This record gives sequence, structure tokens and C-alpha cells, in this order.
Amino acid sequence: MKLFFSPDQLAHNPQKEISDGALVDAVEVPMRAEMVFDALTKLPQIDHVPMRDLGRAPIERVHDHDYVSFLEQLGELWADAGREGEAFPFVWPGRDFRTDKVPHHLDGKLGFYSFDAGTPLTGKTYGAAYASAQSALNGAQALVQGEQAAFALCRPPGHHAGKNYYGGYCFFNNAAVAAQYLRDQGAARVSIFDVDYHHGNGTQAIFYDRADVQFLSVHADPLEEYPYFLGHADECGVGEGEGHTHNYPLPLGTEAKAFKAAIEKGLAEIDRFDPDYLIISLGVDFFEGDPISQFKLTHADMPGIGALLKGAGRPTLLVMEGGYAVDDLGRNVAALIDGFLRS
Ligand code: SP5
Ligand code: ZN
Repeated sequence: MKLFFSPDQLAHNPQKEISDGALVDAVEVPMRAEMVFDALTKLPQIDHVPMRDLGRAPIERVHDHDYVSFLEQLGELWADAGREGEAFPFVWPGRDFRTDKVPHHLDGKLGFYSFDAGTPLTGKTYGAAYASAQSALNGAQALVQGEQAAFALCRPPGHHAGKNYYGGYCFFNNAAVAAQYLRDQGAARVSIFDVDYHHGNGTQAIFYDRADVQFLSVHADPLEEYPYFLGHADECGVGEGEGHTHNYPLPLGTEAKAFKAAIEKGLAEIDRFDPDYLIISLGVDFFEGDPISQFKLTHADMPGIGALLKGAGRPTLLVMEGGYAVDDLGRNVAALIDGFLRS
């Protein structure tokens, strides 16, 4: 299985994030990717291959041009404002506010293009997020060229990012960019199965009114867990997209049995949709040792999850999303991928 990853993705190196009302050490750090890379490249079936730059155009098939440019210019805007460290928004267009004008002031722009204050943004973020999206695009290209499976070691992650907003440690929606690329290369239908502890709100929003990209997500109940405002079971799509979004919220404390039962429900829907390609937004923050999550899957459960996902029987792109138990991250992802490859 081809593995796509660029060292440029490590440039986003935030020191702090806002969590539990305090400025604390960031959890979405470059070391995450290094741990996964080291563990995956030890598997004999894994082949780390060089990347091609497929450009900014496929990213802008999903994200608004002005949003992409804002991220590109953030470092300069932040320095011009005489500020240091990570940028954080603090004011958003809440209910009754206008969103038809982009503010000129940096604090207005930060609020306009984000949905949380938990995502540190720096002058190096754009380059890393761009490279992360290129990993996903290269993985999608490998499928078009006939590979049955590919792994895009995306970091920063993507599934919380919408077409014109960042949040949840995500800037470009790597899985969505890959799905749109596959459509543009001639695929009729693509499924995105989001198997991360958190709901993939950005991916859902991007494809909510579309019949060509099916979105499914297993995740912690949004009444109890981030991102709180999306991911309920009654969100099924709208217009042409009606019936093409499927959410499986699960209670805090969920163990492997219930988690796998939810995945099986999703797999049955994927079979009905009959996609040309499957993209798995994979975050191993469902692990019991994850510092910000509350599911109870063990290291021993990982191969079974991989085997279950392989059972979809489609050309599959795995796109890395969350997972913050850094010391266990590499071996958890490798165990899951080993289960995928063996079955
Ligand atoms: C890609 C991804 O997994 N993003 C997750 C973003 C979660 N951000 C909010 C984290 C809130 C953590 N609160 C629990 C802290 C435990 N002390
Ligand atoms: Zn997550």
C-alpha cells in the first residue's frame, strides 16, 4: 500500500491551544505524524512514495478562494498587527449578525473564517495544510491509477474544516478535496466514511446537498462532545443530498462491540450507494488512552476495525484525521492498517 506524506506538513508547529478555559500545550503536534510515519514504514507492505504537487486548483474546488488566500496571508497579517505566537479568534458572527461582508480587521477576519477558539493558527499553517491536502490528492490519484488502497498521512487533519472556515485543528478538508478530485477524474459516486471520535462536521456540510458524494460518520454524541452543534442521527442530507448523509452518534464510554456495530450499519449504506471509491476519514482518537476523548477501544481492537473497513470491498483511500495519545498513536494506526491489509 502506497503511503503519502511530506515533511512540509510538519511546519505547522503550534505550542499552545485554548482548552478547558486555559492556554495549554497543543495536542495536534508534528510528532503525531512522525510517530505514525515511523510505525507505518516498518510494515513490509507499506511503500512511502514521492509526492507530486497537484496545485492549488483542486483545493479551491472545495474551499473558497478568499478563504485559502486568508490562510496564506495570515502570517503577514499577524506580524503586521505586531502580534506574536498563535492566532486565536474571539468574536464570531453569531445569530442575527451579517456574513455578507468580510471584515477588514484581523480579529474580524479570524472570526469570519473560523468556528472555534481551540485551533491555533500560525504563519506556517498554510504551507503545512497545503502539503497535507497534497498528500490526500496524491492518494486519490493513486486510486485513479489503479491502486486498490492508499494511505494519506494527512496532518494537520481536515474533517472539521468547511468550505470557508477552519476549526477542530483542521484547515483544508483533505478527505473532501480527495473526494472532489475523484469526481473530477470521472468517478460517478464517492463515499466518505468518517471513523474518528468526533463528528466530521466540515465534510458533512460540504456535501450535504449533493447526491454524488455520500457521507457517513460514527462519533461521540454531539450533545456531550465536540463539535456539539452537528452530527445528530436525524441529519440525513437536504435537496438532492437527502438520504446521502448518515450519522451514528454513540454514547461516551462506547466500547468496540457497539462501535463496530455502528460501522457495520454504515457499511450496509455504502453497499446500497455502490460508490466507485471509498475514502475513510480515520482518526484513532476512539482509543481508550486518548487524552481528549472518551471512547474505550483498546489497542487489541485496532486490527478488527481495519479488517471491518476492508470488508467494504472498494478501492479505498485512508486519510488521517485525529488521535492524540502520541505515544500509542503509531502502533495503533499500524495495528489497524495491518488488520486492513491482512484481511
Ligand atoms: C481532528 C480532530 O480530532 N479534532 C478534534 C478537535 C477537538 N477540539 C476540542 C477539544 C476539547 C477538549 N476538551 C477535553 C479536554 C480534556 N481535559
Ligand atoms: Zn477527532
